[in-house]
Amino acid sequence: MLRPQDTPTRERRSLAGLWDFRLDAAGEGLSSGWYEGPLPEAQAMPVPASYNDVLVGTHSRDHVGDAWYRTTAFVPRGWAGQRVVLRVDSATHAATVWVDGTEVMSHSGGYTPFEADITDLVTPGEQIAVTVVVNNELSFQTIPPGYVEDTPQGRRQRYFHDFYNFAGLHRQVWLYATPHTHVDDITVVTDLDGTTGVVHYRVTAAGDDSHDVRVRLRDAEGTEVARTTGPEGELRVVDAHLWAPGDGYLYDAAVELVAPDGAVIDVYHQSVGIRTVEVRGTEFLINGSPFYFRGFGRHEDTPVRGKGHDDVFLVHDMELMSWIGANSFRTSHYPYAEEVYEYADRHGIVIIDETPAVGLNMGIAGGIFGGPSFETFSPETLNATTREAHAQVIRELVARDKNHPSVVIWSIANEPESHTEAAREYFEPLFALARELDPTRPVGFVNVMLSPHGTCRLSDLADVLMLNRYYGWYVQTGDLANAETAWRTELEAWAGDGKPIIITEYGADTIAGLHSLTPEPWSEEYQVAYLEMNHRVFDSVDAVVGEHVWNFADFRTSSGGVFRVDGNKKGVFTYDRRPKAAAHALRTRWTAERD
Ligand code: BDP
Repeated sequence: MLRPQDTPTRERRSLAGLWDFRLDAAGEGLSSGWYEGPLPEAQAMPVPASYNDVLVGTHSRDHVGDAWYRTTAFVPRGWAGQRVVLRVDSATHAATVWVDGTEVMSHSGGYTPFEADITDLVTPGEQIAVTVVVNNELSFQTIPPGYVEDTPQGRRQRYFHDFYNFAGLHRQVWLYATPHTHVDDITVVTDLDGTTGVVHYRVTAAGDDSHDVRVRLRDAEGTEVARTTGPEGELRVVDAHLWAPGDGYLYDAAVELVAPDGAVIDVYHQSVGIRTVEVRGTEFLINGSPFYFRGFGRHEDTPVRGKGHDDVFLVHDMELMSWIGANSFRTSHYPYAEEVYEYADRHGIVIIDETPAVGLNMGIAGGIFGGPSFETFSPETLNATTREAHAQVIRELVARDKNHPSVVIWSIANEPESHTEAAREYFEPLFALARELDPTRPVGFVNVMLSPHGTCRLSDLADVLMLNRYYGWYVQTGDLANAETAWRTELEAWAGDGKPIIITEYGADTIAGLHSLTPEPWSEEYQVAYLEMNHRVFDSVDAVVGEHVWNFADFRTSSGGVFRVDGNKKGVFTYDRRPKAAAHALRTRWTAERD
């Protein structure tokens, strides 16, 4: 799905700002027809933002169920004769949308965009009302999974992942216009032939088909370097300037639909980073050169906004990543806002792109979060319906992010149960699906400590081994000497599998400002010593091609359970982005290694 943009034939209008808002704990909005007119007793709510921490009180923080949003907007007069589309960049976790009381779309899955053609419902120059009901409930059939418990004091949302269930309209909402005959989708795959960059493309158009497709490729200075025609083909760029880590060089492909008389019907600009990605033996190659991932698992989570996208934090976080010497991150544990990938494309930052499939592991759920224990895969818990929802989030992720040069690996799940036959049956078709959708990028999943080497039934399906390990934190707590021995033993066993290994999580909870002479867990000194121990282990195993510390910054978690104090404190930066001692230590390691 193409991201809306302004071009000579297209125009977009952001609906960001203050919307009317009302929580609907009783679930009365639908039957009372709240989509028909102004929301009764509405209060103001910024979009984009999670609503949870914007309002004050447990009614909003721990709300379970529907939340209603409404705004009005003028459809620009100049859009007469155009196709008008309403696009929601994300609604967490499910939503239904009305325009002037007419239902136009519904969507499940909290981290990918959805849109509807509303041309027939609008009159350019006139105002429309947009109403969105967002539901935050998770069940065993959603991705991520969870369940709602009826308690004597009301409904409670339970879930099996370690971050707060923020909800709302987390990203932009757009009204946009295109010609009726328009570019519908573009797929770009790049390759290298010596020093010549090869850009394979495929364009699908919608509407009238009496047109030709013309593609013009320009370099970053705006000079045309190649052009061709036809809905499918290739462009060749002699002595191409490659997209590479640290060098986010982008070409611009102007994709035009051209009428028989030569008039340009529609134009869409697709950024193109020419690069290759390949796994060879235990190496991860970008443009044929071994790449070592340095960076973090992260969260979209900032004070008050929750998961609401914010350009201030986008740029600040990326500046901190650059300061510390990071070259990559994983979108743990869901697809991030599209602005994040565009920034990464432009700045040569490498991304492991993850689906929202987190918490598919009742072994951890019982152990860490407390509560009743479930069987992970069963007709009553994660079943065929869940797998279809999982397939859908993979489809939507690849459809949205396939053209980003920054994305080099698809991670189809974080820490699922992976040591059982049921896990294999569940996952085998999902690996196949991801490969079918995109045969050009390595596919993997993130292995949990409960499935150590020799027990995992999924790792042979993955192109890259991604391991989350907490030696010295959840096991051998406080005993870094024994942690080091145990960790090295396990890692050497994985290295024997002959695939590249990325350590996608290692970390220690740390209270900023807590100090100890000998490294005690929770102190800043312990976090530094813990990271140093891990680095000694990584540096001794050649198959390790990356280290992503858990986590970039402290983040919010559910308040159920005694494992977390004021959220998860494994951040190298605090929630408000101040450095802990570990930030300086990592900077020393990561900037010294910079070529
Ligand atoms: C891993 C999860 C991550 C958690 C982390 C932790 O992948 O989401 O936040 O551990 O415990 O199990 O800090």
